[in-house]
Amino acid sequence: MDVVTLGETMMLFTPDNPGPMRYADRFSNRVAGAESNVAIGLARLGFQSGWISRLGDDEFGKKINAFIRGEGVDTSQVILDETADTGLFFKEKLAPGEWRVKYYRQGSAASRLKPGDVDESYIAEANYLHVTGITPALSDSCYETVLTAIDYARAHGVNVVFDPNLRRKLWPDHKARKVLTELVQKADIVLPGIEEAEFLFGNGTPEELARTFREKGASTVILKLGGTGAYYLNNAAEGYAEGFEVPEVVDPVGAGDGFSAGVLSGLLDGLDMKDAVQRGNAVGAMVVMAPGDVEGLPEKDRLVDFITNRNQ
Ligand code: CKP
Ligand code: MG
Repeated sequence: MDVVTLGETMMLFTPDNPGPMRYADRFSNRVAGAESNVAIGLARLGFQSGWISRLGDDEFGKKINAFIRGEGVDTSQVILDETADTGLFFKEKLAPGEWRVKYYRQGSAASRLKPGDVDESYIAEANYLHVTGITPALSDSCYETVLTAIDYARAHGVNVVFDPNLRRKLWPDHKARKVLTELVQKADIVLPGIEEAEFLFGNGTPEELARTFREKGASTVILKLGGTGAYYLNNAAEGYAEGFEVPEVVDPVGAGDGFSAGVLSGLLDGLDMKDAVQRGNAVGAMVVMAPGDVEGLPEKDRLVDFITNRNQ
């Protein structure tokens, strides 16, 4: 595997019409989860990715499993759990540019992930392990599972990539701050958004915040600055990679995961940090131009065209 990831994927329902959900009578139905979005993004770009999770042994679990496998992701490590349901969530468009998310995921099958679900040899053979701050927020056993996966990765020299993906609806701020900081310390590459960085370490310029992440233990920091682009810092390189202009943001959710897939694909292809981050920006931009989390994820030739057209 080039990249192995671990986390919860849910059935997503979006009302077909904007406005509060109490008036909605028709919904579109999609598969969404930050970690599987990254795995799908990488598969679409031609890489081998694997996704570790639990799903309910129910219709939605079967649908999600088939969908992710159909996208070319290895799902051999997914457990169908007969004792718990697949998580659901709803995404309302309240007004142009104003989205609201409501989760129905407490006690879900994925929240029962436990350290014994992770096969050490599966992680040992990967180039990268990708984890996010959503998983440890789901339950104590999920938190332990993330730590175990990271321990396996570190024991076998597998790079750990961490996206804080702060979800304040899932846990209290003080706990989120503590655990996310702990995971920053254990990661090789950290991909925070600027708001997540400020949540963790207070206000500062991108340069200052990136330095703080490095002081906490991450070797490479890539700070996402929305449409403006991203700032990266490690031992060898430092700088800004400019964002891509998009005619319309159709759906912003999933952009961060597309960014992660783009950056990882660049690193796997041996690009330097600036070009890898530029790929992240490009994939993020392509994701926000399509509805859903994964619909906008490009194949390699479309991605290269998109970048070349801008740079000409
Ligand atoms: O940070 P992003 O917008 O890229 O992440 C979106 C995903 O996993 C979304 O698909 C949802 O399922 C989630 O984050 C979540 O649990 O919030
Ligand atoms: Mg994110």
